[in-house]
Amino acid sequence: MPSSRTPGPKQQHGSGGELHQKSGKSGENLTTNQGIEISDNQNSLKSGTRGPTLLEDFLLREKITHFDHERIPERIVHARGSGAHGYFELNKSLRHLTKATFLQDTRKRTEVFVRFSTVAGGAGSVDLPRDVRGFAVKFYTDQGNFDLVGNNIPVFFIQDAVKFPDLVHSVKMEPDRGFPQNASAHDTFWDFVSLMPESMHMLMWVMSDRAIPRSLRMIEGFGVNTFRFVNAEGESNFVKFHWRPVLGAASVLWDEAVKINGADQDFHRRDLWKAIDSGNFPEFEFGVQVLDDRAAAELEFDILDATKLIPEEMVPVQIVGKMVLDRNPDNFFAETEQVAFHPANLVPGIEFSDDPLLQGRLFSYLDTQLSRLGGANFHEIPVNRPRCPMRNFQRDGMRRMDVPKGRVAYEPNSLAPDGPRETPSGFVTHPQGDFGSEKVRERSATFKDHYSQARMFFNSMSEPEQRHIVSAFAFELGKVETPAIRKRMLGHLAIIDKTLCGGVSKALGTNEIDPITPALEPRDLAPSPALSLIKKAPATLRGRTIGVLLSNGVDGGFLKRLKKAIEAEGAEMAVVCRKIGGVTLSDKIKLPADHALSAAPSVIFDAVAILTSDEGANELAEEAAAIDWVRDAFGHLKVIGLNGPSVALLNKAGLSGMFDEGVITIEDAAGIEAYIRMAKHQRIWDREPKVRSPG
Ligand code: HDD
Repeated sequence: MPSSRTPGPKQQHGSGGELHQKSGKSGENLTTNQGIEISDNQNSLKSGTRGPTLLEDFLLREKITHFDHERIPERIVHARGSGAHGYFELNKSLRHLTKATFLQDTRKRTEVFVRFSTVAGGAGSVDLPRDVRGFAVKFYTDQGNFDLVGNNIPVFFIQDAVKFPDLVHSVKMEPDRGFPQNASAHDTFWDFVSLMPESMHMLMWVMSDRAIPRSLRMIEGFGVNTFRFVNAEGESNFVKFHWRPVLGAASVLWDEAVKINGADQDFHRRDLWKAIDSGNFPEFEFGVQVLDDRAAAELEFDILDATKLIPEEMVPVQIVGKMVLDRNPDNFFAETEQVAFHPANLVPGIEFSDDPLLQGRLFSYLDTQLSRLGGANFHEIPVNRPRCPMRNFQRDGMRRMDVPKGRVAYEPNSLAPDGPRETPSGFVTHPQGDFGSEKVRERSATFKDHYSQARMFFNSMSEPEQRHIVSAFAFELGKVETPAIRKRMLGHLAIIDKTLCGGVSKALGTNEIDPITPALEPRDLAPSPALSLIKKAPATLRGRTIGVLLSNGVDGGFLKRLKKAIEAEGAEMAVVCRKIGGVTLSDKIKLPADHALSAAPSVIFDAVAILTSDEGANELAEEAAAIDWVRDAFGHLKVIGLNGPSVALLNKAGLSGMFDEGVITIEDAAGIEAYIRMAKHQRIWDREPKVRSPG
């Protein structure tokens, strides 16, 4: 269709009639992949204007062939991810523990690339399913790449890698029907885990708020498996790796997660991108728990068992460094999609333990990249390339980019005296204890306690967190169609904790339990307060967003003061109006909205304020989206600031008589101060039992 618009100075109608720019600002000419300049990118070569397209049109064929091959197999797990570049800085030397130079020299800055991910869903799935989050960090050290391929949960479902394909098949969409995408709430997952008592501890974490984080900037990270540090003297210690978000770890509520997935399925990816883009760089402290062989032998469980954690009250987490994410990827596919992590990418001074889960991982990651990235040369892709020199005699293969010189592709050799050679300071595997001489397919008896730490986790939670775990189990098991699976799971919950089992049974409306006899009776371990997110949540608004629902006729000066107070806390204010065009303030100044009401439900904000004129409040009270906005903010336990006329809107939302300490009048400086003080606590937990019961 010919365009009716007038071409601008640099624009003209192409021969296809479309409005397009003939030359870019750079003055660079468009070419094919062979460098041939293209004169017409709008029309294929045809026999006459209305005739068939010609096979000789190499421009058309090259473009479409490339397009047809623009996707690679997505990761079998962790397919949906968001990446960022950054750096790591050490603030306490670990020279006494490890030869790894990036952990020795506090003046050194090490480049990193991080990829956060969900596990079960496909690459195009939503950001807020109930799921584990991957937390994979590639350190480009001067001794080679070190990949710390962890999760936001410190334990795992299974003890032995041989069960990994079963676990993943059970949680992924059911193979006959192709659903559910991206959800553990279905029969095959609960069937499998209810037959695997070793998964009970991890299930407690996955049913907790940890599995629905507020932001990727607000998750903890864990290496999960036990590794070894080895120092220059060859002395070895066990080590567990930790990441701590400087903004504090925070989660959303389940009802918010469900609604956020509808409102903005890229909620986490957008949040990470925006924060980095605006210079609010996400930061994570790096910590280690170190213990020697004797201390490890004294633990109540086996340090090689990935379903167990070491409470930090028992072995403190020493914070030794910080990671800052300060650059968004230039290209999602080239970097976030093609980055290839591998737990076997280690540097001298960090070694594996014999954890059987880790041992299996050491095979899987390299293997999967071969099919995902199409051959053995994926280390040459820029995001995977070590930043230190890389020289060896490996040659050829699909997609080889480097052009090695010379006739020598073997070692030892005498024909390339300047070629690379072995070095004593290179990677050495240190002897680590005795191995059994028998070949066995057996689980060690020290891996048998499947319930004690699950119970410890539940007992370490605050009341709201316990309620959420009960609700999560009730939701997930409520989706299970086979009653026998539900009964079996309740049997496990009864062993973990009677109140947990009672709460879930009540929420499900059933008394039918299939009793389970544990292989080993659980013990009562001391609670670990560090496991609770709420107990250690910092009172802060840093990195948070406050949504202000605004009508016409509001005092612009007051709005400015509110914005200033919010920004002084390191938070952001977002203005939501009925129309994206915005509102006219009382001084007749027009203020554009950041979001239209229809596109910004209150679930995407951490706290809210409602500022209206009498007329504006009446207008909003007739808008279902505004009523939902207010009702949801209250139901999601948010702190609500409001001016006088806005009370009418809350009343219309059915909230009259329910106002509590989290509903604050903001009409002057004192009101703003009280509001900010309360909003720093993020949620009014005491409100929860009044608005929602588990189940
Ligand atoms: Fe895994 C990807 C973390 C057990 C096999 N895994 C993958 C990623 C993370 C983890 C964060 C995404 C990396 C990225 O962003 O590209 N995996 C873990 C943790 C585990 C774990 C913390 C338990 C301690 N994984 C595990 C086992 C196996 C695998 C036991 C197989 C035996 N994981 C894979 C994989 C993936 C992967 C199939 C898929 C894509 C990839 O590797 O690159 O090889």
